[in-house]
Amino acid sequence: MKKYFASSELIINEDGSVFHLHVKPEWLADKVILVGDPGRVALVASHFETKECEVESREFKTITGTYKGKRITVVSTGIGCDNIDIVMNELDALANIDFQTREEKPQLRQLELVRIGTCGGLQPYTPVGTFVCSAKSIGFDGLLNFYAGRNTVCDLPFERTFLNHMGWSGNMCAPAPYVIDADTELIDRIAEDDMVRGVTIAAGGFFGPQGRELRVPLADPHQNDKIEKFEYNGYRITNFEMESSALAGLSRLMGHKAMTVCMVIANRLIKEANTGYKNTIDQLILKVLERI
Ligand code: R1P
Ligand code: URA
Repeated sequence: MKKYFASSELIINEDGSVFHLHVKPEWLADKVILVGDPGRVALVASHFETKECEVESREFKTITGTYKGKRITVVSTGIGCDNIDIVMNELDALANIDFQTREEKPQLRQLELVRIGTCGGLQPYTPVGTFVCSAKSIGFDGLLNFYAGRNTVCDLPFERTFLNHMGWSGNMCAPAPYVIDADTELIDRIAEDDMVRGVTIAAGGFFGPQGRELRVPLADPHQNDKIEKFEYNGYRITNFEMESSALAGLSRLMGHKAMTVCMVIANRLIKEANTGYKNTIDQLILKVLERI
């Protein structure tokens, strides 16, 4: 029996667009670039030779156009995995639910999603300016725990080893971190040999959850030392950002291909930062546009 989605579960605006994104089904391309900053959408689209739609609502700005003949949708997600839950569910609905009948379409339409973000580097070999692909993401956000099938797509031995290494229990490990792989074919195609393949922690905040202490002390003052030293089967944790885990996890559960690549704008080990990155992230955008 086909699944039917009531108007309270899949909210469709009067103009036929999906609730938060305000995008209509016919505007969605198979190739999707996700960025955090709404301002980055125009930067990506400045390379398009044609544009067919441009729509904006809250932090979600969307443009669909073509780059060298490839039809691409670029969407901003704002900050955080909670927004990725909205963006991924609404993009998947646009692709795989019939908005007229409110039923699931018989054939899966698979999307290819690449997030272009910024991150904090954690290793000596991830200085400011490095492009880091998240081969694996460790989600501190807890989002995937709300979906059935979480244990079928996560790397459970990695999760256990990481928790033991951190020595976290009680409030310190709630919600439990989850570990999820990006799409390996997509990583190989986008990373080529000029990006670091890393392990990314997607944190539930920019300060405390990433071990930044301003006026309020951290629950675990040794958090980042332990994270920087963690090693498992040759994997080391390379960077912090805030969305890759939910993107990789939901994509796996929905049947899409997804990955995240970020430019390092702060190295936590060396204690350096670059606030002028908006001029240089265009190099990463062009690489992704060529390879997507
Ligand atoms: C924090 O400053 C934001 O920057 C990073 C983090 O993931 C978080 O969203 O990515 P974006 O530059 O894509 O927003
Ligand atoms: N984005 C993050 O989430 N953390 C950083 O340190 C830099 C960018």
